[in-house]
Amino acid sequence: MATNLKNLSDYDPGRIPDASNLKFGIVVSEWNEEITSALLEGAVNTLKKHQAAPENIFIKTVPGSFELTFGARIVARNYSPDAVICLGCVIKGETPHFNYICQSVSQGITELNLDYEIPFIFGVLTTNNLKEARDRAGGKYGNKGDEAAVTAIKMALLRHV
Ligand code: DLZ
Repeated sequence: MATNLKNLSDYDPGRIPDASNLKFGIVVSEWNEEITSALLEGAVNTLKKHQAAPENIFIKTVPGSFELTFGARIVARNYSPDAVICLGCVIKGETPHFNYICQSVSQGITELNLDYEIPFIFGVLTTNNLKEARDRAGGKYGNKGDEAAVTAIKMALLRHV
């Protein structure tokens, strides 16, 4: 998870398997678009860096992180991907809304993982403020989109062991 002890883009590319035979769905939230577009760019670039074909990456947007679960389910059903990456950014406000959205999306993605035979990756930033989000969306702690893509490749291939 996002921590200031780890750069989210820091990994050994030589240890990531080839993704050329895999299909990926990506669902991305429009809320906090500055951040989520950076996460999306990181995820797509990382998938391509590991040989995923552009035509095998299916991207859909949803209004907010609360809708990621439903969007991910539709993408899984319509495109038969090997993994679905869910990208969002929830920033703490003055009301408990933050807690409800975080709880819902984490629980929803967990349930998708249990209900489907493919992995759904939790690429959602949950931060106290915009600066913490920027730090993790291409800033000083890397890009959680990169991390989510690497996780998606590893988990997609786990299905075939
Ligand atoms: C309503 C809301 C708020 C307050 N904050 C965020 C946020 O920080 N990040 C995010 O992705 N979405 C937020 N939303 C929108 C909800 O996720 C959802 O789209 C609406 O409640 C409609 O269901």
